[in-house]
Amino acid sequence: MNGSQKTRRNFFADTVAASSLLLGACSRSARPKDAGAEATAPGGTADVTLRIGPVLADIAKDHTISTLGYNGTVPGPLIRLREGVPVTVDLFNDTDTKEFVHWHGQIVPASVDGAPEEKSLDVPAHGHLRYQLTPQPAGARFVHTHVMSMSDINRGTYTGQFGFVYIEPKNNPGHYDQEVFLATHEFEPFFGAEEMEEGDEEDKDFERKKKESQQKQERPNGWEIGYQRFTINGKCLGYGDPVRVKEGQRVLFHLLNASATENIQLALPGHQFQVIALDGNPVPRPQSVEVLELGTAERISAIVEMKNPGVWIFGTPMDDDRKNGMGIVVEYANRNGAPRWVKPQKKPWDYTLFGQARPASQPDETIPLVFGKINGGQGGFNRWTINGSSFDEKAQPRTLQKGKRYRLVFDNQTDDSHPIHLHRNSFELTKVHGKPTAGILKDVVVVKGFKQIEVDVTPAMDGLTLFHCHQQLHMDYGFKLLFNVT
Ligand SMILES: [Cu+2]
Repeated sequence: MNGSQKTRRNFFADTVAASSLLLGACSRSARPKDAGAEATAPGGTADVTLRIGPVLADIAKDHTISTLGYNGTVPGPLIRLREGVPVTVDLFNDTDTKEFVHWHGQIVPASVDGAPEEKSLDVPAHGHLRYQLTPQPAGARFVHTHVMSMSDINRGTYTGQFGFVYIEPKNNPGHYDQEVFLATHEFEPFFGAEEMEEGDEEDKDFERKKKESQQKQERPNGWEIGYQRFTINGKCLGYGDPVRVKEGQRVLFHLLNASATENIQLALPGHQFQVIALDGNPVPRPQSVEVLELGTAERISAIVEMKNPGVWIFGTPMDDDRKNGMGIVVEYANRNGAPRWVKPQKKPWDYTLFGQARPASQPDETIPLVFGKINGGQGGFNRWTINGSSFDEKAQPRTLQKGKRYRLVFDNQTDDSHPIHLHRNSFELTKVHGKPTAGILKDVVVVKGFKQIEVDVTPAMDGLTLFHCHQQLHMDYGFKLLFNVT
């Protein structure tokens, strides 16, 4: 399928084609329903319909999981929209609790953004919600639930309630032969005591700071989350259909980390990723890398030139996670045999590779945001703080002025990585680990343990705007802040 042809085709035909493209590589038993095909509400057919409900998903051979999802599939159908072209959205909720459907990475009014803290409209239990939204900006976005899970790890982003949203730009140069959407997600979560490896073990500075911070704590670290099954597009490695490619093709991969709690690395042995967009926004300097890294909710769009014929595993370099499913087979035409995996070289992910090496414009105001952790102790939950306080829904939101340039200085004084997300805006990375950069627009940025990152934001739309860590357990236990843009 050629990208430039795609933009000339009919919009709804495109949605159907794209849904099967997304799920074609991952769905055998559960055929996707077209996101636009199922409007039963009075007042005509909606452009986008999502029905929230129980899903039985076959994620591996003889292994079916029970979760919640959109339109009976995991992931939900790919939703293709056009930048600036308003759509009617129908949301149905077949569950017993109210839900929030969040349009991640879009600049939309708080009422339809789908976050309870922003007083967005909810989808009532066994109820229906209809509204209009104008998709923007162009690029790879996604949709997911925004409810709190707290200690119930069968709710929120632990479930299958996620799906790609692709907003077609007004002009799509389309320099690619095939477009493939891949979303990673872990299933069967459990509570454990083990901390995920967040820092670089060879980083002496990290180890020293970690020891110092632990000594200041009254209690040991609280619950962490582990998973039994790892999937790409809802299938464990080797179970779903492979991504089928031909030698000489340029394949545009849109990757989404739809995990509740995990950051991930991905590699395709024998191939390079030319990163062209981060969180859906074109980067100033596209560069080729061997390994991609995505924090929870981050997206990467990258072109891969298919010039190494064979059958390969596109997966995580973490051996245990890959054996438990985190990968998908990439198969060249007329090639067969067992898929090959080759361990990639270790090289730290560096956002600034894709930015301009110059200081960004000066901000009008600087807001320091210090991230802290209060250990929960054995069998308890850690509490998270921003500038010393956990989220308090009764507190007055902090006011920001529309059109003013704010510099947010993230200072992570914990040993954990935090995928930091600001709703209803894109921000520009301006400093990463002390290094100035400019031109990279994102809506999530991973601040690693004991590191500092600075971003600039010029609030685009008025109303309540949520700022939080996208790691569900961190968000649930205090890592949130509410802004009010006036
Ligand atoms: Cu966090």
